[in-house]
Formats: sequence, C-alpha cells, structure tokens
Amino acid sequence: MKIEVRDLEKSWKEYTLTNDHGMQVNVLNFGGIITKMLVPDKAGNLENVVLGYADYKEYQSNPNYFGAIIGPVAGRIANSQFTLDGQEYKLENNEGVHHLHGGTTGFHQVIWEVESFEKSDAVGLLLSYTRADGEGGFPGKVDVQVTYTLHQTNQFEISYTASTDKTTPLTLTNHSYFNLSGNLRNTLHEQHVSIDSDHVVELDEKLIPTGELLSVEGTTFDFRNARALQDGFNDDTEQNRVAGQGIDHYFIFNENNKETKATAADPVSGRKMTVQTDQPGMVMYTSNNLPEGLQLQEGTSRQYLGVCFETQASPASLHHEGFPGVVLKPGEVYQTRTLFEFGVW
Ligand code: FUC
Repeated sequence: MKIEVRDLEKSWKEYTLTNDHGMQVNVLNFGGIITKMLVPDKAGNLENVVLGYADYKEYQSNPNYFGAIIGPVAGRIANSQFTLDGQEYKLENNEGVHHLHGGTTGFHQVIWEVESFEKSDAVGLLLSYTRADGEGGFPGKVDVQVTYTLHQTNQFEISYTASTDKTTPLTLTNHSYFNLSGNLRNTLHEQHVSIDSDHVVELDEKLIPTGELLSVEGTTFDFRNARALQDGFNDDTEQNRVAGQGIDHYFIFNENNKETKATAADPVSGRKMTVQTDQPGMVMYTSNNLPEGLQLQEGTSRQYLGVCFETQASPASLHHEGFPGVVLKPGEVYQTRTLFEFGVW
C-alpha cells in the first residue's frame, strides 16, 4: 500500500492512494474531489470507474460537481430560503431561484486541509474544513471532517463528521459519477442497479420535491430487483421527463437491518459495486443533463455517462413534513458513513 502526493498550481495537491491489489484512488485537496478510481474487472484489468476531467484546472468551476464533497446541504433548497428557530435565512440562488449543492462557496469549491494515514489494512486521507458563521448564508461555525479510506479489500469508505455552534442545516455527500464499464467504454444503458427502496420523492418541473412520495411499484423506479438503467431513460413518464429523461430522484431506503442499500454492475466488464450506508436515502442521478464535449480523462462527456449515488438526508425536510431531517444542533455530532465495495460477478 502506498500514498503519494503531487504539488499542483495554486496550493492544490493531488493525493494517490493505492492498495496491494492495485486499486487506486486519486484525490484533490480542492473540493476533496475524487478524480480517478482504478478498479479491476473480471480479468483483473485496472481501469478508471469515475468521471474526471483530463485537465485538473477544469475543477476550478466544476458545474457538474465531478467527484466532489457536497455541502453544507447536498441537494436543492427550494427558493433558496429556510426558517430555523423562527429566523429566516436567505441563501444564494445558484439554480434559477433555488439553491443547489452549497452554491458557489460550497464545500466542493474550497481547499481542504489534508492529512494522510496508513494502517495495517488500509491507507487514507483525513480532510478538514471549518465553515465560518454566515458563509454562503448558512448560520453557525461548522467543523467538518471527511475521511477517505481505501481498504485492502477493495472497499472505499467515506466517513463524515461535523459539529456546529448554531443550529444549522447540514447533510453531506460525495458526487462521484460511476461508470463500471471502465475507462468510459460504454454509457450506462446496459449497467444494472438495485436499490432497497419502495418510495421515491416526487419532483416538480424544476426538480424541487413536491412533498409527495411515489410508490415504485409497477414503475421503472422499481430497483428492488436489479434492472438496466436504460429502462428509466426510455420510459416516457412525467417524472423521467422532468429529470431530463432519466433519474434524478431521492430514493428513501426501506427500514431494515440490511447493510447494502444499492448495487451497480456492468455485465461486460464484470465489475460490481455495492453501496453500504447508514444514511436514510440517496439521490440517484444518471447524468441526464451532463453536457456533451467536456474533455475527460478517457474521452469526451455525453449524456448517461456516469451515475451518482448521493447518500444523504433530504433538504426537502426544511419545507415538508415526513422527510429525513437535515438539522444539526450545537452539542450534537453529525456522523455518517458510506462504503463503496468493488468486486466482480
Ligand atoms: C445531481 C442532481 C442535479 C444536478 C447535479 C449536477 O446532484 O440532483 O440535478 O444536475 O447533480
């Protein structure tokens, strides 16, 4: 196992974690961005399974949030406004009148302090950032730590810890776009996904949750048994249409003791990924609105090239009853974990 560090321009650094099976994860201190993840296919070939720019400088704006830590609140906050303890807060409108993924000062746009560590069976990085009270319009000084651990078992673990000195909304995630075909060989059409979820959150035409839950029964949102992602691309329902002809929805995980909440698999390469998390749900985004022609490491971007599994609570809880909450209070510790395990089938 090893950890390498490379100095880039403007105090940016790139860390490379490698385990003894050759699995490799590259991470920037800017945005905590995962720029590359080399994973073996069924024949043992190591190839990249995430979308990343060919030129790291492109991450300076990163409007598609490739690989980044997302916060303080992942997802959309309707009308860029919320009320906590009787006080109204106004955030930046960075998507029409709405607020998305922490805005331009979000956690994907800041330099994180990074310490590396090595254990007997893992290598990793501890990333830290302190959000000042009022930054981006959010209340509270918030201390955040994100740990990336690459285990010898080809598991990549992300754990998040945060505390605040004022009541504040917070739900963190990682925005990696996975493509298990390897080196962007194919789009997602034939890749299979399963999600342990009976319900998705209904969206309006601006992708804001209406407050209603939809049963997945009898729809192409039913991933309780693995299905090809193209089912949702080809389905002509209003919900697929508002998402840009695909899926961009919050799935509420079923309450049970199962550790694995989702899986993804590519029938050609044989790569399989399982997602384990303690989070109550996740947004699955199938890159319906990914622009064409961005220069990526293994070619150019196009629609349906990567799928995000954004494990998190729901910012819709700031405006509606019955959604997994995002409020963190002083004295509480936000502590969550998501693990991506790679194998073959
Ligand atoms: C996801 C989606 C959004 C957005 C962004 C790039 O998190 O929920 O719709 O397009 O990624």
